[in-house]
Amino acid sequence: AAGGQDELAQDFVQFAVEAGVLRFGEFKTKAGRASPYFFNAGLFDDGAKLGRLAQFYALRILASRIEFDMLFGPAYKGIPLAAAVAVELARLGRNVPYAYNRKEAKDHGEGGLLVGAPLAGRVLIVDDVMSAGTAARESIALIRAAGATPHAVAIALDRQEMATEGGQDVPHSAVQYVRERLGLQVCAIARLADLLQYLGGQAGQPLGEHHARVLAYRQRYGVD
Ligand code: OMP
Repeated sequence: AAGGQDELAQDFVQFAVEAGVLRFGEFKTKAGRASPYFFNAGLFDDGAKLGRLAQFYALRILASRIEFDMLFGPAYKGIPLAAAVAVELARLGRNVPYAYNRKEAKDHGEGGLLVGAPLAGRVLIVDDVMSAGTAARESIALIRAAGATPHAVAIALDRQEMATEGGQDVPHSAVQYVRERLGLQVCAIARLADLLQYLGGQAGQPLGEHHARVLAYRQRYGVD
């Protein structure tokens, strides 16, 4: 993109802010950090917003040229995401199977922990946000146990901040860990860098309050 501007990412950040999914204020992350922003994918809560979200994922996935044979949506938040992305990919001419897991095994009926298409081939995990990477690790183990290959992860937002191990900050993000140590490809619709660019607006303007606070957060917890 010209001038380092990623248009899809900028459009997405604007959409998420306008939908109230990406908010500014004081939030506590899963890792216990006081964050000046929070992205709550559960607030894409009507058909139009979910459909638009799925378009962003599908366009990012196709543009990334990641290869995959099927989609997997980790319970709970990944389930509607994978389903909506599967619909959108099919609409764009790329019909692939999809599956998701239950958090609790059923002891009657179809049973088992997996629902949907059998896990096989190169699996693309569709999830919302990766922070510490806990959820990604669980999906990877589950896909391997089923005899398939965890190949890639698509997320909406890469917070680009230090992961934690045993409560300690480590000098890499969960996305970097999944990419470099676990060998999966990762694509994100937008990253913290895109959010900062969005908040920055036109050069020469004074630093807005949200911009200043998100910059300070990056200073403290961000990774390159
Ligand atoms: P990990 O599973 O540790 O990577 O954390 C991902 C989870 O962090 C998400 O599924 C959310 O529960 C939460 N989260 C957000 O959804 N949005 C944010 O902006 C920040 C977090 C977070 O707590 O870090």
